[in-house]
Amino acid sequence: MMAELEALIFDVDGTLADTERDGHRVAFNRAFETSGLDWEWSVTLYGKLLAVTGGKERIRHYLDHYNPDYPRPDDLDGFIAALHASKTEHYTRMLSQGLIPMRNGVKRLLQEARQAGLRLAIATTTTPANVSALLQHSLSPDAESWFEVIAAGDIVAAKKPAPDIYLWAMQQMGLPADACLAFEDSHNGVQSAQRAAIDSILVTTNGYTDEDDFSGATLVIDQFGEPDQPFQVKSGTANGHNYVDIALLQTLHGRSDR
Ligand code: XBP
Ligand code: MG
Repeated sequence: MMAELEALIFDVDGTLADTERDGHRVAFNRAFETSGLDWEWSVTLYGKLLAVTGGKERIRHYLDHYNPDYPRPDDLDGFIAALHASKTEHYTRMLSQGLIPMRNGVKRLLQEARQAGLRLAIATTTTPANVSALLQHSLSPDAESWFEVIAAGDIVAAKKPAPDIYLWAMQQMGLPADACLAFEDSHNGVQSAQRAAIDSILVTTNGYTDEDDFSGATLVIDQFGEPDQPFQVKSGTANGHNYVDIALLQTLHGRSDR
C-alpha cells in the first residue's frame, strides 16, 4: 500500500515559472556581451542546449559541440565560472525587476498546499540565488519560508537527470519517496524524480518541452490551470478534475493501478 501524501517537491525552471527562453537565455547572452564575446544563443539553439542542465555545464557543452574552434583559455573552469557568475547577476537583476511571472495556478496551488498542511520543497539544478530572487519577486516577499527545503544548483555534483537532488531533498525532510509527489516540466526532470524512486510525478509542459518524452509521469498537462482556466490533458488521467488542486494530487498519489 502506498504511504500517505506528505510532501510536494517542485522543480523551478519551466515548472514554477517560464524562465528559460526570456530569462536564462537572455541572461546568458548579456553575460557573453558583457565579457566581449560575440556568442549569441538563439531561441532555437537554446532549445538544443537545454538537453544539458546547469548553466556552467551548458556553456561547456556549447563550446564542445557548437563552438569547438573557440580558443580555450588555460583555466577553462575559471573562465566558465566567471562567465556564469555574470549570467547569474544579469538573471537575478531581471527577476528583481519583476520580469518573470509565476505560471498560471502556481500561487493558488502553493497556498492550498500550505493550508492543507502539506510539506513543501524545491529540487532544481538552477543556482540558489536564482531561486531566492524568483520566489521573492514573483511569488511573495516571504515565499522562501514556505519551503522547508530548497535543494538547488551545486548542492549535489550530479545534476538532473541524475536523482541526487531529489534524494538530497527527501533526506533533508526525512521522508521516503512514496510520501512525495514531484512537479516537473522536462524529460530530464522526470528522469531525475523517477530514478529517486518517486512514483507520483505531475508534468506541466511548456514551449521548450512540449515534445519531450514523459514516460514514467503520472499525468501530463499543459498548465496547473485555474477554476476558470482548465488545463489540457496530454497523457494520463485527471480523474474528472480540470485544474490542479489538492484533491487531484491525492487521486494521482493514491492511484492503485501502478
Ligand atoms: C533548469 C536548468 C538550469 C537553468 C540555468 O533545469 O537547466 O540550468 O537553465 O540555471 P531544471 P543556472 O528545471 O530541470 O532544474 O545557470 O543557474 O545553472
Ligand atoms: Mg525544469
